[in-house]
Amino acid sequence: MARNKIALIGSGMIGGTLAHLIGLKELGDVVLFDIAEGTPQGKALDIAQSSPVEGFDAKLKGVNEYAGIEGADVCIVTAGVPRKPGMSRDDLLGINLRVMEQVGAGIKKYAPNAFVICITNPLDAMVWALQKFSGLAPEKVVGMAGVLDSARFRLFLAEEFGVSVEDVSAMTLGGHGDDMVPLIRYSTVAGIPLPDLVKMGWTTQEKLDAIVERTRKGGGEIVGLLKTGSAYYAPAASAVAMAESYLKDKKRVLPCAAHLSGQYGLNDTYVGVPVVIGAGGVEKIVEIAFNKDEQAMFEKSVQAVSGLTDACLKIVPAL
Ligand code: TXD
Repeated sequence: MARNKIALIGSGMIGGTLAHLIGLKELGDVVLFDIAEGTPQGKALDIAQSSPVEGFDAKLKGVNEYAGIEGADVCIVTAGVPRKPGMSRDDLLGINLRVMEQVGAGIKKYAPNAFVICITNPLDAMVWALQKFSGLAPEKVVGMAGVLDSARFRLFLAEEFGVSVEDVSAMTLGGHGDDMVPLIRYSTVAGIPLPDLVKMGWTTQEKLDAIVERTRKGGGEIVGLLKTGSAYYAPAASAVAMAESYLKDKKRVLPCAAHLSGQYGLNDTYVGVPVVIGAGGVEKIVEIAFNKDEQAMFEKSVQAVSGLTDACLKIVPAL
């Protein structure tokens, strides 16, 4: 059986890290695509040269034409521009929407059967636009944000409790913006819900609220430190977990920006919700019951997302 083919559309900081992780995990052959001449080719060759040391077998190729992604099983999209200090994710919309139009056309023509994972910001609007531009079935186009935001939440919780990150599970839903919804009630340490840990004296509500706030601002914290761009190791690891669940039919339950067609009372909207990812792509949307506060936060976050998609419609009314 031929190896999987994974196309990375955008070969910048996240794209290169994706290629490296995919090689190390031997998930398949990799095609790096970019409009920058040389970048995809150079990164492909460099990572390929690490393969004898690491012991993984994978073909890595860099291309500047979409024909190079022909027949890809998975496309991971990071093409576009990242934030600089002082910029919000929303500031990227005008430029990155046009990029999604090009990427959608390329996928439509050369990889119509792929599972597409969008990373480009502002994520919830870009994945919504990418699905429309590409014309792929909504269950085959998903956005990566919740796995990253939940990973940040899990790390901060593990540090607070002094426990292994492996035993902290957390759920962050809603849009990938400052009003994302880290769900304290649905986050646990070894199955013990966070509210119980407060009652058991392991932490306080104030400390949890501070962790929620730090999670919300997690992207900006790194942009402020790096100054030249945004996070890329954790975003890449998060997208690889989603790709692996598709390629190996693992049926993982992960928070992703998924297409809603009535779930959570929403239609024609992409927003972060728990989904099951298997060989069919997004195989199930998990509808959890919010309490009043959670519902209000979710609705506020959805409002922010629809503001972004409205902005997209002003630029490309045909969307
Ligand atoms: O959780 C999330 N979804 C976010 C997403 C986490 C972190 C970063 N987030 C966003 O991912 C970020 O705001 C950007 O929109 C993307 C990619 O971030 P990255 O750090 O990888 O940006 P780079 O290093 O600038 O890489 C972008 C590449 C670069 O090599 C450009 O030449 C290329 O995109 N690019 C294009 N490729 C194809 N087609 C077009 N039109 C194009 N324009 C730029």
